Amino acid sequence: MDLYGGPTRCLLVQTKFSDFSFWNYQDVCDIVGARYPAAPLGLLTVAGLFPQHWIFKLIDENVEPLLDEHLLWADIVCTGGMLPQQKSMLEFIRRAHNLDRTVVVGGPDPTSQPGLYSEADFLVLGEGEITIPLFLKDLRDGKTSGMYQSEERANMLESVIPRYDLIRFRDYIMIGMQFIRGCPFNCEFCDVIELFGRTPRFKTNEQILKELQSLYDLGYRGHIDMVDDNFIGNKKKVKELLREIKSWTKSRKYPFFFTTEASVNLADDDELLQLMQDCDFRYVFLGIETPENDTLLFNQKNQNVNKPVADAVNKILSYGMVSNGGYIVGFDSESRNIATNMINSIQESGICMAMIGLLYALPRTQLTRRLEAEGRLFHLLAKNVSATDIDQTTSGINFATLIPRSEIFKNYAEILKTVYTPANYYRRVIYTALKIRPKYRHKPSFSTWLIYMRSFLRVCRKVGFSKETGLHYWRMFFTVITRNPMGIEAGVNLAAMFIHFQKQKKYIVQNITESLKEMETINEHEFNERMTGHSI
Ligand code: B12
Ligand code: SF4
Repeated sequence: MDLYGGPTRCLLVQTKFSDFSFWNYQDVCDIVGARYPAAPLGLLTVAGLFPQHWIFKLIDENVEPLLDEHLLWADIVCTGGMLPQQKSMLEFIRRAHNLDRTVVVGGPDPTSQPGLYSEADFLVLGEGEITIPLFLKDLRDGKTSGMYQSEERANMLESVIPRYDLIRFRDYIMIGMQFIRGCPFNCEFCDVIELFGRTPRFKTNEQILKELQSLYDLGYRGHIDMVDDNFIGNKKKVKELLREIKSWTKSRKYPFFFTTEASVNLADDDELLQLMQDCDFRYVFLGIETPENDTLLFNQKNQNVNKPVADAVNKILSYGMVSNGGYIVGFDSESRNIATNMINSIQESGICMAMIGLLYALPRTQLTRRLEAEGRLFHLLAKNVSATDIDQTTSGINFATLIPRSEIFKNYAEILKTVYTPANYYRRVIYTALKIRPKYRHKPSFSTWLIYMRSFLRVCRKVGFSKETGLHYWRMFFTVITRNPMGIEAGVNLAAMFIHFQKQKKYIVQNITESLKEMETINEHEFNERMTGHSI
């Protein structure tokens, strides 16, 4: 069969993420009537890069089950994803092969560890913009397998509009959009700079406006997540873009609001903050990693050194945006007081959504290379380091540590237990909701407003009548509504997120406690030798 030229039926499958991931806030999805937080932007982009005479179907296993009839419908089946999807992607390949389908695989984890995916017929690694044409050429020539990779970086000016038409918007809380690839910084543990390089590459403003317009024309309204690793990696460019978005969105009566990721130096630039507020940015994820300057320096995260997080968060709140924070425990240079330092830093800054993970040496990073050279990298998977099960909140520390492993786990459990008590969490919610000065521009349609109202009532019922959180919720609610009513939306949203965080905390703490018990029965030195495969 001519797979290239004919009306090829192409099935794209986003395989399952763990239900227990920090990022899989299912309870919040239930409250707002969605099925999964984020749409699969990678596969939507891949569909845009494939021949447009093909017929596409996209199944997201996080939203609906993948049936054999879906696979049997297709001439060619594709998947791609990240480390926590490794297990589900490998299962997918086997399942598709059992039904005699041709399987194409790509995305970040196959790119980092292609050897693990050798069962796939076609391995299309790296940036699809570069390697998909190579794969298509072979397909046209009748080849039935191949592996494609390239050192070349994609020219973002040639990137396509993702095929947003392949998803049902109502299944997701947010839809992703990408402006930049690559990051100028050099954090030792980061794989983004390995996958995408250190020279940020941008789409043009016109390209982004076209993508916005395509979502607008498809009838989408609401939350867009700019998935850039550091949206403000080039402040001049991003300001130009924001000016364009500002007039585009204003002339369409603000159909969208935005979230993104940025470095802490966002807080140094009032003009940028103002532009973000004008476009209706509401949440920013800050890669804080650790409150300890020595450790930041050790990790080459110099851009965060001597940047008081609390001040930055405060400033960002004054422009109507809530900061979320990413933190990591288990760095070599970490002080023995890390638990206290991190707890204090989180409480002081008022960051509610703190994603606290254990350091995981990702494949192909500077960190992994150093640990390998020092003979400390694990070659076996410890029970708690099965990164494919979940994310680095439970996996991580896949190396012999300098301070005792058990101490790192204890610190980690203590941090989570403390910052996610209802009292401490709600203290941060009140702080945030009292300080925030939002000027939300996007106004929901009447039907969406009814959904918001229903969601609000569900939060009041679920959180307000819970034994653990009821009192905290109503105290927060009345404090904020009387003292800073415009902060109530943020307050209620953050209260809803706590349903997920509380469950997730219990899951992780239980997991870590089991690992600690196991650690007590073994000699750590022997354990490290077994895991690294040699004496240390
Ligand atoms: C947005 C994002 C998220 C979002 C949304 C994810 C989603 N469902 O869309 C959230 C915040 C939920 C998230 C969470 C996590 N993420 Co994340 N995330 C990203 C980020 C910043 C952008 C991803 C994106 O949309 N890119 C834009 C699209 C267009 O690019 P793409 O997906 O890579 O697809 C391109 C190619 O890979 C290829 N391709 C992709 N799929 C396929 C399939 C086929 C068949 C083919 C041919 C090609 C192909 O073609 C595309 C066009 O070039 C990346 C970093 C980055 N810059 O890419 C990290 C990244 C993917 N995340 C990563 C990780 C580790 C995680 C977490 C485990 C922890 C974390 N770092 O936060 C969690 C786990 C999530 C979970 N649910 O369990 C790693 C993956 C590392 C790896 N080796 O697998 C990355 C690379 C960065 C990092 N170090 O944090 N993430
Ligand atoms: S700032 Fe973020 S994306 Fe850039 S190198 Fe550091 S961790 Fe990676």
